[in-house]
Amino acid sequence: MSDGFQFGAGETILIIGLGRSGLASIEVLAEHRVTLYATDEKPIAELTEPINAASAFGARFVAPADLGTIVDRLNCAVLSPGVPPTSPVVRRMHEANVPVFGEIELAYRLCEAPIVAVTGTKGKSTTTALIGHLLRSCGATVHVGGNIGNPLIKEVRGAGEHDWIVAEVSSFQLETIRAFKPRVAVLLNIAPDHLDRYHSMDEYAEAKFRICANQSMSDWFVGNLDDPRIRALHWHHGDARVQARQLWFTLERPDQATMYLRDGVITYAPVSGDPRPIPIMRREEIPLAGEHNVQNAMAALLAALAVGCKAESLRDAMRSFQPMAHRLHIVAEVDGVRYIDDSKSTNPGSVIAALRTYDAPIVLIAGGRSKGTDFSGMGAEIRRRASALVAIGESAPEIARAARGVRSIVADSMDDAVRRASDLAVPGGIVLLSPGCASFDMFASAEERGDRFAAAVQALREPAGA
Ligand code: UMA
Ligand code: ADP
Repeated sequence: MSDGFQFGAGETILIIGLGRSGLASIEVLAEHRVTLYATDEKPIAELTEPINAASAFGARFVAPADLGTIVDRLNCAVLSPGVPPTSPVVRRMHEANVPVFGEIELAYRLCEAPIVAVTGTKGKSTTTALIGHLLRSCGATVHVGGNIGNPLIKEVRGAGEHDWIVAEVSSFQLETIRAFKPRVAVLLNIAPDHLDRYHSMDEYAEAKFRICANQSMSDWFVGNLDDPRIRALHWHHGDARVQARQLWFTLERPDQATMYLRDGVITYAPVSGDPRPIPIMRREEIPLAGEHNVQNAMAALLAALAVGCKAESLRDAMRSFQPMAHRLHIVAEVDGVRYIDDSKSTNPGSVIAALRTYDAPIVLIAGGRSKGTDFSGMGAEIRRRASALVAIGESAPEIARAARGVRSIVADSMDDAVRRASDLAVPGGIVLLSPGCASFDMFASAEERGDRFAAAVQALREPAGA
C-alpha cells in the first residue's frame, strides 16, 4: 500500500455511484472521520432516496456537472463497479490526478481478516456461498459478501484477524483493486460475457487475472485446469503471473491436477506430507445438479483445504449445503412437467451448462438484454438438446435465429412465455427458464425475473376465474 491511503481522519473522499456499493462505502467511511461527497449520473429526480440515505451519514451530493467545485479538495474517489472506467466522472478524476479505488480495495484496506476471493464468469455466487458453508462447518467464523449482493465493505467491518472473509469479486470490481491480496484466490472459468463493457475476451480475461496479481508464495491460487485461458497460468507453462502456491481442479486432466474424479469419486492429491490420494466424496453426493457444479464443488473443496479444513470433515459439510434460489431450482411440477428457474443464467455458457444437466425433453425459455455475446454456440446446444424454444425480450429474434431448426415461438411477457411453454411440454419433460441474457429489458433484476416465472407457473395450477 505504498500510496499511503488509509481512508482515515482528515481525508476528503468522493463516492461515485449511489447504489448498494456506494451507500455501503459511505456508511462505513462515515465512521472514519472523513469528509464525504457523493455523485451519480442518474437524473436527479430518481436520486431522492439515495441522496437522503447518503446525507444521513454526512455525505453531500454533488451533481456530475458540478464536480469542478470540489475536485481540488479530493484525496481520492471510491468507484462503484457498475460505473465503467470510460464514464465522464471517472475521466474527470483522472484529469485532476485524483486516485480512484474500488469498494473492494477500500474493504481490503480496512480489513483485518484473511480473504478467500472467488471470481470467474459463472459459478461465483454458488462457489462463494459453498466455501462460506464449508468453512463454517469446519468451525470458522465467516463473513460472506461482495458481488453476491451484500457489499464487502460492510462484511469486513467487525471481522477480526481470526475470522475469514469469503468474497465474490466480479471483473468490474477487479478493475479497480490496487493492493488487494487474497490469502486464497479462486478462478473458476472465463467465458464470453460483459462484452458490452470489454473490447475483447483478452481484456475481460486480464480483468479476471487481477485476482492473483498481488499474491505471493504465502498465498494460494485455485484454478480450473479444464479452462484453456486459466490453464495457461499453470507453473508448468512457465507463466509468472501466479506467484502463489497453485491448486488445480479438473474433470478432464487428472494427471496434472490437485483435485479430480477417480471412478466417480472426488479425489484430492495432497500437495504436501503424505502424497497418497485422499477420496473426499462421490460426485452424486454434491447437492447441486450439473457437471458445472462438480467443478464449483471441487473449487470450493480446494479453497477449504487451503484454509486448513480437514479433508475428512468436508464430505458431511458439502452434503448439508442448501442450493441457492434462481440457479437450476425446481419451482414446481405441474401435470408431470418440472418447471426449473435458472434465472441467474445470464450468459450463453450458463444456458449450455443448464441444457447439459437434464436428460429429458426440454422446452427452453431464453432471452433478455444481450451483453454483446455471440449466441451461435448456445443456438447449436439448443438444437441438440431442446425440443422447443420460447424466446423473450430484446434478444428474442437473435436467439431464435441462432437456434434455427428448433421449433421457436416469441412470447411478449413471462406469463405468456410460461403458458406457451406449458403447451409445448410433455409429461416427464422440463420447462427451463435459462435466459442467457441480462434481465433489465423486462425486469428490475434476475431475481425478479425468476420470481415472475415462479408466479406464472403457480398460475398454471390456478387458472383465471378458478
Ligand atoms: N451509475 C452511474 N454511472 C454509470 C453507471 C451507474 O452513475 O455509468 C450509478 C447508477 O445510477 C446507480 C449506481 O451507479 O445509482 C449503481 O451502482 P452499481 O451499478 O455499481 O450497482 P450497486 O447497486 O452498487 O451494486 C454493485 C454490483 N453491481 C454491478 O456490478 C453492476 C452488484 O453486482 C453487487 O452485488 C453490489 O455492488 C454489492 O457488491 C450485481 C451485478 O449485476 C449483482 N454484477 C455483475 C454480474 O454479476 O454479472 C458484475
Ligand atoms: P455467478 O455468480 O458467477 O453469476 P452463480 O453461481 O450465481 O454464478 O450461477 C449463475 C448461473 O450460472 C446459474 O444458471 C448456474 O447454473 C450457472 N453456472 C454456475 N456455475 C457454472 C459453471 N461453472 N459454468 C457454467 N455455468 C455455471
